[in-house]
Amino acid sequence: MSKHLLVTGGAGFIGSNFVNYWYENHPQDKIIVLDALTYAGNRQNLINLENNPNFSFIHGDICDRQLVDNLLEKEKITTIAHFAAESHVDRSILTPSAFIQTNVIGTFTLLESFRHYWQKKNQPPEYRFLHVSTDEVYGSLDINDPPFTENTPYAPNSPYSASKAGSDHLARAYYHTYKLPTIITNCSNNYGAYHFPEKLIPLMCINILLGKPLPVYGDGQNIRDWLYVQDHCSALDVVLNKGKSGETYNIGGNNEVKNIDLVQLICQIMDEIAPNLPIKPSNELITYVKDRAGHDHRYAIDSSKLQKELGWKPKATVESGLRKTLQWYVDNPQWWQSLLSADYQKYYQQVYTTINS
Ligand code: NAD
Ligand code: TDX
Repeated sequence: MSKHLLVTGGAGFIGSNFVNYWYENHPQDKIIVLDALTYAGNRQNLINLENNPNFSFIHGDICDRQLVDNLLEKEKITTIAHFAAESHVDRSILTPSAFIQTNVIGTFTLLESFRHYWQKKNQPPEYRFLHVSTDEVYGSLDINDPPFTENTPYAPNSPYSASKAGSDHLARAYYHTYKLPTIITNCSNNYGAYHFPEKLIPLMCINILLGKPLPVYGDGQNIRDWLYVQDHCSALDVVLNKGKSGETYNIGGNNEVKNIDLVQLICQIMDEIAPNLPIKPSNELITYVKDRAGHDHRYAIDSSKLQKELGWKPKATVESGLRKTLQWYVDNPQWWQSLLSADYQKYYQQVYTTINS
């Protein structure tokens, strides 16, 4: 049976990769994207689908209950894939309130609306509410700690991760209280095409192309587990098609790397693939800056539950995923140049002068 998906945040980085992925693999399904087009949302990311009769785009806020109620009814939604969020840790340190509004109140609004709709339809068991979350809710690991499992206690450390933890608890509670068929996924750091310039990998890549300093926080020894966004999308596909409601699945790339090693690798690949770099070798641009407040030391995901129960495995290594990603930024300067707006420059000034002091 074909699905009618409501994809919230579908104009953002992971959401748009997911929508494009879904059409390649399930062209018969209908997708309705609901996105508020904040600074992080970009309709260009979905341009390939503009004329597809199975696709529509709604510009709106997930906190707007009336709008969501109407959409669920009108579009006969069977599945919500919920990506919409404020997603950047540094912005959550500067301006936390938008994180509480969208991540907590927005998720609550969607759950309430979906609950009423699902109950009115006599609780179809095949309906799903997929809540896309993060490994940051588990807090920070020391170097010898085992990776996060689905049973690791929550210990969020930033306003961003605390707001995501709040939304995860709501999704969990709606299953336990109402049996609403929710599934939660907690994934590690994604990277790939359409990643907004504020995040580590695109920021380093773009600064190399522009000959600007590469700001590494603290001593560069923090560790992240990098997940290529196409691998994340294939994981969400198996979760939506084979996952059990009420369950949580961790999704990780099996690619733990220290920030400084990652930045060195980015420099090395950029020196190979990018023509006419202003500064070469580009690692001359590496600049250590004051640390992020409350900076989590290490994230690592144990995704063996997803691998064993649903048969998923990530395909990309950091090297293979980075090569594709960096090549995409080299080939698509018009995409990222259009995002370096006056507002973005203001944010950049603020974060790299005030956040760390
Ligand atoms: P993003 O910031 O690139 O995109 C977020 C999207 O949500 C944007 O299109 C934005 O316009 C939209 N949005 C924001 N507020 C909204 C609102 N109130 N109503 C409707 N739309 C709204 O984020 P991303 O990196 O693509 O992350 C997607 C999801 O995955 C988020 O829930 C995030 O917490 C989670 N996640 C991201 C990563 C990562 O590495 N990027 C890792 C783990 C989990
Ligand atoms: O300029 C920088 N310099 C730097 O050293 C930036 C932007 C980041 N960093 C460091 C901080 C982190 O240790 O690089 C690492 C990655 O930073 P981000 O790209 O900001 O990602 P992170 O804070 O790890 O969070 C990301 O992964 C989990 C996403 O932004 C979240 O949405 C997701 O939940």
